[in-house]
Amino acid sequence: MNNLSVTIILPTYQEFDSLPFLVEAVEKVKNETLQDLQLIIVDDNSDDGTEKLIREMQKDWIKLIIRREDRGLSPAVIAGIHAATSEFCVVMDADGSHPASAIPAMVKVIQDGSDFAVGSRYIKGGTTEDGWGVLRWLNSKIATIMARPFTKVLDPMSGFLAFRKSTFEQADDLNPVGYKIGLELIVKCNCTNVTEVPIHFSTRQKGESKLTLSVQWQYLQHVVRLLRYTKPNLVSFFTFATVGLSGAGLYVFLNMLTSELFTSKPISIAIAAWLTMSWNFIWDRKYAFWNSHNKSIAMQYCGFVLICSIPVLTNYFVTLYMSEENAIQLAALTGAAVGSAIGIVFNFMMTRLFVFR
Ligand SMILES: Nc1nc2c(ncn2[C@@H]2O[C@H](COP(=O)(O)OP(=O)(O)O)[C@@H](O)[C@H]2O)c(=O)[nH]1
Ligand SMILES: [Mg+2]
Repeated sequence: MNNLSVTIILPTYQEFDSLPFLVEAVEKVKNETLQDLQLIIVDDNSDDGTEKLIREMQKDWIKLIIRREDRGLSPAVIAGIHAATSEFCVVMDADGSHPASAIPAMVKVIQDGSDFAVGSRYIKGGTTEDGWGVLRWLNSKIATIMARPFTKVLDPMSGFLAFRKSTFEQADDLNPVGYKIGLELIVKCNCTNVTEVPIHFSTRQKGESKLTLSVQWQYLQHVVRLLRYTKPNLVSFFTFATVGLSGAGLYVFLNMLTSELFTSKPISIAIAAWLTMSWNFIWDRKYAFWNSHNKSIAMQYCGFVLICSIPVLTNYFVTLYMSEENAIQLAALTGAAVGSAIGIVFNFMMTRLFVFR
């Protein structure tokens, strides 16, 4: 493996205490197995002496990139990959969690034909050092399950990755927000042949984890974005149905309100129906058809009203008819149910085809 060109990308944020150990471990790999190895440290302006530390090491195979804006793990990793000029790239954490000794095995897997290698705690042979709190463990498990629709990889949360630079260059529309750059790359580089390399995942010895609540929130948004990317019509439909359900609830509530305010039932029901339709329009436009804001909102609204007219009018007349003998809540609920039944598939197809193309 001596002649393979490999770049290790090491994102760091306040890892001053961990870096000397990591550099030493990587240097060992360079001396023993991968001579043509470069280390790119991408530091997000830690301001903890990292810069001085690395400069004073005076190692020509280490390159330091300091990013001064837009702090974040994924953009740092991407900046590092862009700077790499080698055939192979390896991404790993700087806190000592990932064993540098596994780097050759990770590269070998790619050399042998896999698109992507993941240093894995959960594949046979992989282990996790004790001392993970229940909360952290649960957190990782839930996050892993949420990644299931995108990949069968057992440890998709891993930040220990290897791939060819050319694979990265195929990436479609990378969205470097959040922590899980591995998942993003597997999906966006369309990697089907992913191999997990068993590793022993050590507990961070020095410094603190940067996995905060906001990072976890970003992960949820990341999953939604990936779902929209991989299964746009399904997400669209489910969002549309959810908005429809919320609209039905709102319609019942609005009818209770308008029936108090107006004595004329045809008017009070019509106002409730119109407000509900507008409510649906706003949320469908924002969430169910997130990617179709090319037409003017007024045009889209007119199209939406036109297409909804059949189920909305059905809903209206059913509610009006029912309200003669029943409480307004029941009448509105029945109207909404009938309207929704007609509307759910028909409206979705029509709005998808003609309004939010
Ligand atoms: N450049 C950069 N690196 C980061 C940032 N956040 C975390 N890291 C690095 O990413 C790696 C994993 O972070 P860590 O805090 O250990 O996350 P955890 O293992 O999930 O607790 C470490 O090397 C961190 O220094 C960031 O905002 N910018
Ligand atoms: Mg860590």
